[in-house]
Amino acid sequence: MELSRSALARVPVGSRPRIAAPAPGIVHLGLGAFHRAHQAVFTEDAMAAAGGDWGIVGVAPRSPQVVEAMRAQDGLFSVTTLGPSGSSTRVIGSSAGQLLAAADPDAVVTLLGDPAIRVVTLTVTEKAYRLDPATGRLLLDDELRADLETDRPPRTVPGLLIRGLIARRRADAGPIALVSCDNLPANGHRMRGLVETLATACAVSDWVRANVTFPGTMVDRIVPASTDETLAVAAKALGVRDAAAVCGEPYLAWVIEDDFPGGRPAWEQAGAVMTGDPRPWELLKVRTLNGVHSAIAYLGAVAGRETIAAALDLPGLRPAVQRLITEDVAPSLVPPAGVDALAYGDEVLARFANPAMGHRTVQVAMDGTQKLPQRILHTIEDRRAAGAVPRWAGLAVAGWMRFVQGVADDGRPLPLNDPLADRIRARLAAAPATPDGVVDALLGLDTVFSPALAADAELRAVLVEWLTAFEKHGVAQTLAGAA
Ligand code: CS2
Repeated sequence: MELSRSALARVPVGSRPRIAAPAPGIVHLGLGAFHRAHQAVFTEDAMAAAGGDWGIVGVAPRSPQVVEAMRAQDGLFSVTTLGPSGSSTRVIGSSAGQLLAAADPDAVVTLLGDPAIRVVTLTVTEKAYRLDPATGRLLLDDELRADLETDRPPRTVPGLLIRGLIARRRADAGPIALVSCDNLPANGHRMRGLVETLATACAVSDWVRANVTFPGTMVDRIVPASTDETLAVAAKALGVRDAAAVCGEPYLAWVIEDDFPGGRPAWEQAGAVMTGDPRPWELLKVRTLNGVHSAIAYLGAVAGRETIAAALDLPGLRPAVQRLITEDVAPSLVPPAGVDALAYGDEVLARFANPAMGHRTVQVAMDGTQKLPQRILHTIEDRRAAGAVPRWAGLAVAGWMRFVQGVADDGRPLPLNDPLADRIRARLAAAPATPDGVVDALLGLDTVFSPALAADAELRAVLVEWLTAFEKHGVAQTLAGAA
């Protein structure tokens, strides 16, 4: 039997939803595993603690599978928390509908214009914002231009948002908060910049300025892509099958800038931190957790390790990323009051070592051109401005440069899932196949590396040195002798 409201009687009492079907109050764009294991859980707990009509209408931009699976289950799905020893599974009841934007964009636009909706959250991945990763400027391509300049149904996330805001203005539906929950640098600022640019193009900037806020957030939970194993563990725990099951680590954090003109769930009662300034949290998290995650993913994948936990076991990798945290990341930022960046770094490494996660290195490795700037390159820029040569952050970039060449040290192919994959391949093909050639070819990606970084001879020398070592000894052996 499949999970559904009527099947809940078969589910163990402790695993049932904590609330009954809520009325909609939030639209969430991006129905991936991360949303289901994070905002959906916080929002259910907030409603269970303090009530409110904050049901989430989940919008999948393109993928019909999750929409179909959730619809067939009355919007229910489960989250399994995977501790190093033992797991627990609960069904989440915060959904209030599902839409597939690709099939029904107008329904999404209409919904955004509904006065019941007062918050929009997004987990659409970095690339969907269509911002230049290096500068944050809007990349106005033909798709987005058509969303802005014609009245065809919108096909891009920014297009959906601006059309939705225009519908909201027309309906006089009241103020709304747009909340990016993606690991973008200063995600609230980037979101505001994006929407204000679009609003200017569509002549609605006065209304947007008066009615729309852009709270910044720090979101954190490690949520690997679901596998057959995830579904099997959920079915065993629940006694019914759940085609939309997800799993995540025990750690869960959400820091949110408290700027919600139309109200919000009592997320603080679910453990979220409401703050006036999320920036220190976000910097610490993206540079430490995500930066180190990417470093481990690239180096580990090239060295033939399947998972993050297995990669962290490579001789020399842990000390290398410890030095990345201590010598490069920590001096580049001011952590939130009362938080010690080095202790945070140790906690992050302990989380990565959780063997139950099975988080694949190639999953974390994807979309590197969209992730590197905020995860690693901003650290490098800050350290260079302070006169330091960040050798360990350079190791992470070199790991990416080695990874995007597409072949692991044992000769197996590595997938290049990246919106700039064609440009990367073309640049590499046109360059000499030497460490210098590869470094110059990739530093020339101007939406990734700022002009200052691309022209930085000392950084270039560090990258060439690491790539030369990788070529001579392989990644595993280079790491073994490095730190
Ligand atoms: C990861 C993140 O896939 C990735 O790039 O670094 O999804 C990471 O697991 C989360 O940000 C943890 O909060």
